[in-house]
Amino acid sequence: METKILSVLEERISKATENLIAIDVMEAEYAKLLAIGQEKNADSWITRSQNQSPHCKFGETGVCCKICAMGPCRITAKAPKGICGCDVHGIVARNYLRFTAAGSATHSDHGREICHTLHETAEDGNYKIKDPDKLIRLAQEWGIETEGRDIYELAHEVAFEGLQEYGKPFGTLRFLSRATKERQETWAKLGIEPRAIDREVSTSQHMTHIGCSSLPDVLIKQALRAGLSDGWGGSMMGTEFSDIMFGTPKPIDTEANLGVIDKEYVNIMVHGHDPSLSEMIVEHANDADLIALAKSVGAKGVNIVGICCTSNEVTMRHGIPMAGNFLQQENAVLTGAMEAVVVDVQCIFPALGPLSKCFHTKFITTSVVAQMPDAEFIRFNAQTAGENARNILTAAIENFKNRDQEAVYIPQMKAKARVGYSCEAIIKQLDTVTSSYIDELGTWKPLIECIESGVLRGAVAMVGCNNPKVRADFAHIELMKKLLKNDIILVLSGCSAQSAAKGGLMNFEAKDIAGAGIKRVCELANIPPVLHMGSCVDISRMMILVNQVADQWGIDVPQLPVVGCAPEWMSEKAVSIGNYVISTGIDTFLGIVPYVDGSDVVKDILTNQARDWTGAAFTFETDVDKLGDAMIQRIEEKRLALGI
Ligand code: BF8
Repeated sequence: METKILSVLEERISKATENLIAIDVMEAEYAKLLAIGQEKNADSWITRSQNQSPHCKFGETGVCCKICAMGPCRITAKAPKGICGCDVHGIVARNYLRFTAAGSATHSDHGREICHTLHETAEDGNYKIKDPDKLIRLAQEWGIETEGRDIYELAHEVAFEGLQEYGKPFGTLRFLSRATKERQETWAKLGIEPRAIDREVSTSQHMTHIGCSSLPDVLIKQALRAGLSDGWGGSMMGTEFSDIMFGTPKPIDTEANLGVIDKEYVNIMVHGHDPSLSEMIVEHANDADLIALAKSVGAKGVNIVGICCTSNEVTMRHGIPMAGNFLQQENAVLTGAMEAVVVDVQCIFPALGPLSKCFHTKFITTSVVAQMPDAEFIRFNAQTAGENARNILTAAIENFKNRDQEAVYIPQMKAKARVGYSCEAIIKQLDTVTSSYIDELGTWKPLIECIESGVLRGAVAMVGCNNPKVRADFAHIELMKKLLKNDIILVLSGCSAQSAAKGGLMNFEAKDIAGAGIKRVCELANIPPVLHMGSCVDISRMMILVNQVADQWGIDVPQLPVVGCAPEWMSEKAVSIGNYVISTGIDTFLGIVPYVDGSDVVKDILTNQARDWTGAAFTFETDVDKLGDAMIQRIEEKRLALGI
């Protein structure tokens, strides 16, 4: 019986890998891995999630207040106010602002680390400048003298000025000038132009302290401002400076899903967000002495694979294969073929340490920001980066001999993907179609023409996580297929991008499931129908893209037939992103409702009133099909309003 099930499964998998990989095929494989884990008494997110259900209704609706020690206060019909007298709308809004501020701080602190790494670059150092042209352009944009300067001296000055953006006492963020004139005026009129990045996080904490703000509209406006300080501040610097140091991504082929783990090789999984560590691991993975060491322990070599946004960073620049996204992190260890899990910051399950102990896997943490149980801590820093990376690689390679080869199970599923679509790469690719190259940075004219003519009905920026509340990857992949059929092109980042890659949607051949318009564009421009724009901090690339398109079209962002979507989001960072995306004038559709259900006032501000403020608002819809319909309808409404 079991043999029959296995052979049916194998047949389905081999068919699936020829083209798109269906979710139920992936799930069948994950179930096998879970069974392996259970034999070893390993914990899993599935059982932990079941143990946590049903969730606390007070927390889920945002009506529990813990910001002072008089409580916790929980709002009910019997107790409509907290002890301080704050009503439910103030409590829900304060919680929402704190959630946003935490997300903004997290992205921006990542950006700050990247600024410090840029400040460490040196001709003979661990980190070098790989895109000097981008550095010079950015320096000129910031009014920094570039003529006759040593490139590293220039990098250090730009990094210093970038760090100033975190705490400068006066003025607003430099990158705001990249937005359309109308956007800048909207932000100024609303009073939400972000000042220094840290100040917006700090002000958010201050405003939500006991005895400060309890007016929901005031609190939500600060949430928009804190979000903007992330998207147009910390995240944007994270992206720009990473490109300067590690190279601006360009199209490159890779593969995605657990099948990228190779039984014959030493497998090392890089996981987290900050590319400073993973770049070094990738750079040294092929050092001759380390390859010799790998061979001496019986492996063919070293295979680096990625999870989450660290994966997005190294796949965009080097084509490093993606083992998976957020809810795949445990599965990669369950294969029994992972010599080391090397993590930096964010979205790392603390469960990975205990899970690794069920196998031979080494769980290595590297940042003081993200320290966890059952881990080996190898502190990583810019000055000793090369040495740190080589030590980690050596430890992983030496661990190969401890692997139980008999117990290894690697699902043989992987899909081809073409990734690496930075704004610069997309423009260049479009230019091959029309040769209407107008200046050094190119033009979005071909894209605008495709949208105006209706060949493309519009675009969706799909981003965000997986969430155990919904079937992993299902909403991402189903929505993508639906939008493609309707000639709506997709730009992706974060775990959404990895869903697409795993499902085969980043393969050029996926154009065949799209409408005739997209198919034609893909064939002419030689692009897949969904474009990987990078990690979650790289949503800043999408902000630049839409603002440049709007600018060249001669309209403002809210008029564009473009929407954002995070169908399976779960993190504070995702809410910060949502806030800057709607502030930038892009309607945003969420498949998971934030913790605001307890206040009709806060919900109305986010889903309605925000549109009067910024030209865009949220839509919350948990039904995947309805979510897709709502996006298509909004795009068509915008086309109608434009008269196209
Ligand atoms: O920053 S999409 S699960 S990995 S939070 Fe995390 Fe969500 Fe993935 Fe990247 Ni973004």
